[in-house]
Amino acid sequence: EKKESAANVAEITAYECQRPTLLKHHNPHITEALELLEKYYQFLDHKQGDTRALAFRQASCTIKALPKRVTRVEEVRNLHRIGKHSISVIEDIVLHGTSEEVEDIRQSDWFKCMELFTSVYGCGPATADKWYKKGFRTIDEIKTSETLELRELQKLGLLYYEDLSKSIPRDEVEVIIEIIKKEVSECCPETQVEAVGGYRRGKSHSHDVDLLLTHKDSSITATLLESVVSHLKAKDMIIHASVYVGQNTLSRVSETHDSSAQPTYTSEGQQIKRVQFDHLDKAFCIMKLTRSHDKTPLIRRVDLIVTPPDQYPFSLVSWTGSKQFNRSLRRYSVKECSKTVTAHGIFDIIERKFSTAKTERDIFDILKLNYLEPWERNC
Ligand code: DCP
Ligand code: MG
Repeated sequence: EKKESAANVAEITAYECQRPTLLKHHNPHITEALELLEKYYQFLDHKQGDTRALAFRQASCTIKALPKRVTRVEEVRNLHRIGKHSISVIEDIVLHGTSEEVEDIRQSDWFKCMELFTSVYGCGPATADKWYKKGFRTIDEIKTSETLELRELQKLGLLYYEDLSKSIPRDEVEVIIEIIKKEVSECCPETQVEAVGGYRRGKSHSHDVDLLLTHKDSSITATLLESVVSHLKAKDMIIHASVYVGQNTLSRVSETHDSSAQPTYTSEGQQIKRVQFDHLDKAFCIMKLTRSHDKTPLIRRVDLIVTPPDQYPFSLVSWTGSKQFNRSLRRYSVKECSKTVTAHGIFDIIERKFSTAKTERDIFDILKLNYLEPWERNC
């Protein structure tokens, strides 16, 4: 048993970014349970940070790397980054088929409501918890409440709930990409539009469409987002856009080179505000997309991100994700290479200078990592 575990330790690297993680693996029954616990602690810990949540995600990623189905808990006992709590959950699943702890959470009113309410665009865990504590249990009760004070985004999230809560299949993502590409080429010719996020990693369904835009001329990317958003608005394709512009300068990037990359949610009074994890120009949109063959428009979440040409490969890696892949890349780079990686560049902490890259492969080379295809970054 010891030998078996030692063999696995040798195969499974310390950082997710050092090995391929595919969507399909041998232990989905275990990773699904661990990721439910991740979500549970994200819901619970939204004010304190999510270290316990992170531990379950890391354990799940390690399990995804195993070459076969786990049949005995000894096989996973000494692997990288699987904590005691995860081990006990895995043990239950291996022995009994399910974990009572996980099933209790899954069936609990609070967890079910948190999942339901956070599926409303504009509603984070803090708001969801508040709605639950006020006695709300269904979307309809929220929609028809006369006492609840809702922010504008939440009102829209509820108004378009049916459309926005659907997960988007790949063929529909492709239709949306084509519609937006056509508009972008009309208003800003020669702009490059790349679909990133889960779609680029090969996921069959996505919760939104993430599009990374760039242009070979950096004087054009400086105003590209505003041009594209006003063009789409004029065409009545934008129902709502949260726009962030003008924060992207290299000095700002180097000043904040380590803190800027943290994807966090913090609570600000009663509201949950998404702290920006990079300084790229971006618009988080609710879009109305009309297809040529169908009169009923699609109402979908689309993120538009603009990056200058010299930052493009770094932004491409960052917006392709996954979030956990990005986390592991940052951790690995700092600890093993004394470099910080962001959506803007790679900064050498000791030499105090930035690296340049033309492609994603260059970035893996700079960090002395074997190249991983986007579909191998599904941690
Ligand atoms: N990202 C990140 N940190 C965040 C949010 C996003 O690093 N806090 C990066 C990694 C994500 C990518 O941006 O893969 C796109 O973000 P999404 O939230 O759209 O996530 P995905 O596209 O991966 O999944 P989904 O199918 O849910 O859209
Ligand atoms: Mg996405």
